[in-house]
Amino acid sequence: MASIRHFCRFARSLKPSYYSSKPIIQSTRTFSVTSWHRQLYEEEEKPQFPGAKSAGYMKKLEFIKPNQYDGIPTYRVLSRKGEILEADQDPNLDEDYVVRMYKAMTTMNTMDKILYESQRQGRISFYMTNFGEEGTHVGSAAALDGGDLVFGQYREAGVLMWRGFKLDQFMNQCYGNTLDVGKGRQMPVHYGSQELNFYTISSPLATQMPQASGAAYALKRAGKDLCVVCYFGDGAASEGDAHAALNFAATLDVPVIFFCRNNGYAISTPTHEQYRGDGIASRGHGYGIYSVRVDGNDVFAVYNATKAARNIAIKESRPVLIEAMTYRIGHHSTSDDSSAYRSVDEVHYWDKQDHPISRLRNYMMSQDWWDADKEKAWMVETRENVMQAFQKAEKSLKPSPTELFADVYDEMPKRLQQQHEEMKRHVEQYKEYYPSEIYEPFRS
Ligand SMILES: Cc1ncc(C[n+]2csc(CCOP(=O)(O)OP(=O)(O)O)c2C)c(N)n1
Ligand SMILES: [Mg+2]
Repeated sequence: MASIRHFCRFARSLKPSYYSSKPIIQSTRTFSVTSWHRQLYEEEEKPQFPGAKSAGYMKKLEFIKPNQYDGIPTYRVLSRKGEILEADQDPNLDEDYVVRMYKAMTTMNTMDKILYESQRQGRISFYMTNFGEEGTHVGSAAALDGGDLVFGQYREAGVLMWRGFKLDQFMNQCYGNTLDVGKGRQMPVHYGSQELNFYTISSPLATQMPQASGAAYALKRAGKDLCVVCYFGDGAASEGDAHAALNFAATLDVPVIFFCRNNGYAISTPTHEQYRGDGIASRGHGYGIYSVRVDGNDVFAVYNATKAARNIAIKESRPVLIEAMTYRIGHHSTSDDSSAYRSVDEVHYWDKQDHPISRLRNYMMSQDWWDADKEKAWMVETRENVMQAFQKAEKSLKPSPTELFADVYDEMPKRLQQQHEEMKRHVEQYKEYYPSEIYEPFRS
């Protein structure tokens, strides 16, 4: 009786060079032709199309309606008052760790206030605050390994701060001075740190997403017990690159956590104008990716979700999507005035009623780890730390304009040398228009 094995042998005899090295059917099971036919016949009533995981046929025409399913629930651990809601969900972090989280969140908040004002006073060119999103940064960063690779958007300063980027380094970057590792070539807040595995931020939205999938593929091939974490906003999720990234990650089974900060706005576009579906988490299912929605203002919920996602990503080598719901309390950037498109009451609600910092502080107070005196002393201390770094950065010179031409080629090509000379002559000729005293001199 003919069998699949016989067929394989026959096929191999037709194309020996290909089939002898690469058998097409690896199963050792054999089917007789008659049982194979029977099996086909039995399965005839089930869809067999290769492109879908369809459960069965339907005999009446029915469309899937967007409101057919209830919305995806939001996972939380802490109530707004800072109480643990279910004891078995308590991450049981010790006092030092929780206080460290609180200090990172509040330091970033203070740094934001000072750098925002500094831009308003014309001392730096641009700034983006993180107000209201501190829980998403610190909760996720605290659940990762320092070796995990971070691909950020631009509003994730807390992740970098948690990893050990110093206040001086933040300030040097925003001031674009000689101490800035990026040599003043980037806009403020476009941080990067090779040492801390934080890829340099780039402004075009969502470009970090396919890069993150690619980096995760590289980690997988290298067999490392690490993952990639890719932060992006609700607005960036509308970019084509987001689709490419999610689909590549799903089909290549790579260890990447896609962490969406859904803060309600993409500059002035509210989420209800951005999409019609149930947020970003609902898209994960479509890509075949594990997904969860968390309360981003609950630092413990973010911590638990990220820790579990990291486990899944690494142990099962697959992507995970986290949608952290939060609210952008500040303007989009210093180039924006959000009073033009949202009410003060709306902002006030999130600032006063559901803020990640006050929620964590309430928890710490309920544990007797924090009180009003500690708060007062810490606020003075952190402000001093930020001010010191700010003053130092402001006093440092800006890099030599020669840096504009350097580091692209191993040896500067002739045409760049000519442009460099031209710029030197121009600045010399119109020196009254250039504040040369705050720059290091041109190099020859
Ligand atoms: C490709 C591209 N298109 C448009 C912009 C302009 N832009 C900068 S930020 C932004 C909104 C992004 O919103 P979201 O992803 O929700 O992040 P959020 O600012 O809320 O943190 C836009 C449209 C850009 N930087 N890149
Ligand atoms: Mg947004």
